[in-house]
Amino acid sequence: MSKVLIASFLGMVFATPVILAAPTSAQVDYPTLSKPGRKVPLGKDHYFTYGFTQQPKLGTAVMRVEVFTQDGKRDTSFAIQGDADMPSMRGAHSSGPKAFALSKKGAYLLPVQLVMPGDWEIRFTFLKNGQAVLRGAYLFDL
Ligand SMILES: [Cu+2]
Repeated sequence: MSKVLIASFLGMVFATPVILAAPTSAQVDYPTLSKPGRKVPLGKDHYFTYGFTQQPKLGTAVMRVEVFTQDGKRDTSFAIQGDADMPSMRGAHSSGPKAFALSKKGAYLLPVQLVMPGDWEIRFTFLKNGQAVLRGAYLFDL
């Protein structure tokens, strides 16, 4: 094999991961959030808490997120999306990204269909002015 051929072969080998690493939405990272009920920093000026309104069981559960400024004032200026799925059978029950709705009280609410026992994940995306500010995942067993 000539040096030119070897070089072009190596070039292909090393070029491939670069192509695969091109960002797609499926490859966006969702770091695991701290436990429900805890304050989670949201940018520099806010924090949020999250959790199911009741102990989840098979059927519909309601995820609630509440956003506050650092000095404790409720903030409803974010848009929040949630995507529920089972990591062990990715895509089988995926809700796709759904927008949380604001309650009169100013809490963000999202109904989630938990259709079978097992491992579940809810992926949260917090948006401000259309830009993702924070992504995170909540993993739990049903
Ligand atoms: Cu399943």
